[in-house]
Amino acid sequence: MQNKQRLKSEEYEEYKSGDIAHAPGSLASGSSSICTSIEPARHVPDIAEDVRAGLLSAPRSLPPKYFYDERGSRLFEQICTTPEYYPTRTEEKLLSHYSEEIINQVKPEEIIEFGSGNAQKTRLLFDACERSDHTCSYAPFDVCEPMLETVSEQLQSDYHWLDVKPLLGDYRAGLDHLPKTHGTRLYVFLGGTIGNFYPEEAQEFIKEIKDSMQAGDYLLLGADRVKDNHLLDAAYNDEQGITAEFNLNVLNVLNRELKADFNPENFEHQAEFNSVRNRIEMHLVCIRDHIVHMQQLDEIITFQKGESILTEVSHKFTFDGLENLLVESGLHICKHYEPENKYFSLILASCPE
Ligand code: SAH
Ligand code: AVI
Repeated sequence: MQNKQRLKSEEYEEYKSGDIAHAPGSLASGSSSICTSIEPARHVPDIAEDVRAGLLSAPRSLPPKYFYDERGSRLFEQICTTPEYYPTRTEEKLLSHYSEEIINQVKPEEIIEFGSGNAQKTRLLFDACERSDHTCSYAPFDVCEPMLETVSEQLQSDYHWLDVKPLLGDYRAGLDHLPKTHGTRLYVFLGGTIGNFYPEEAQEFIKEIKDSMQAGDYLLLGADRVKDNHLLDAAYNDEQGITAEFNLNVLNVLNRELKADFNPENFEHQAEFNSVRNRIEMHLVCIRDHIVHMQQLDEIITFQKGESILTEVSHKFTFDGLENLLVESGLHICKHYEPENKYFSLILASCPE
């Protein structure tokens, strides 16, 4: 793996043991990282700017990327294994059926994945490569450095032929500074994470992907579909309370990064499907009047019982809505895979000449 030899062994051990704290969204990885930091192509607010803009006045909100510190990423992994959270297992099933067909059609020189997380499902594409005797490189692109490091190490050791080149950064900061490659690139964006963008942002992001493609490149997009409200509500309110932990964990991130004193016990998790906007809206609802200090910002927030912070939106798409999103950006739909219950879509689209 590139850059690995630059790593001093003690630093690496510290990294893996989690002794070095990493701020989500902090792109300065220092010299010890095995990841390549992607310079933002345009200004993205840092956590201080985001919190000032989002929390100091109502309606309060936070960008979802701050969920993904090391603990948040692990909690997300656990969400994916709950009985209620159908998206992961549904997408996984689609990938296990169609990965070989996809790899044989695309024959990628490089697979680049946005928001790669634990890349568990992406392994199905690598397994298909092995079965088809095809080799390629893999560039996972994520904001969570500890996850990116661990996953890259594991993949490199499990797939010796795979050249893993982890990219650390914020994919919302533009794609102009992604490393250039020769040959066919397969862009991958799984898990329904496109739903965490507002509709205009989703359209812009797909257009940015299209603009960074060469003719003959492909995009593999996984997106969640509109369905029965009860199923959706249950998926974001699992019985074990893991989604609640995940939601509340963002307050720990703010405490650490901004020297704030949020007490998670003053908030409750809430997630509900908004059937007008076709999205889950996830909130942290304040359950008692209290004051929070944010030392680093030199600010105080007065919270009143009943008010809330919007921490995430998760849009659900229709079959046609998804196809329009891709076609509007100039992509050509090659295949639109869906299971019998139509819970989730996996679309392979190509960049025409
Ligand atoms: N693709 C995986 C993980 C989805 S969770 C799956 O399907 O299971 C969303 C992932 O996107 C997390 O790993 C998170 O760290 C990453 N992420 C969220 N916002 C990001 C941003 N703005 N830039 C880069 N990565 C981001
Ligand atoms: C990462 N993203 C697609 C997940 C979702 O379903 O919107 C994040 C999540 N939030 C709560 N549960 C899962």
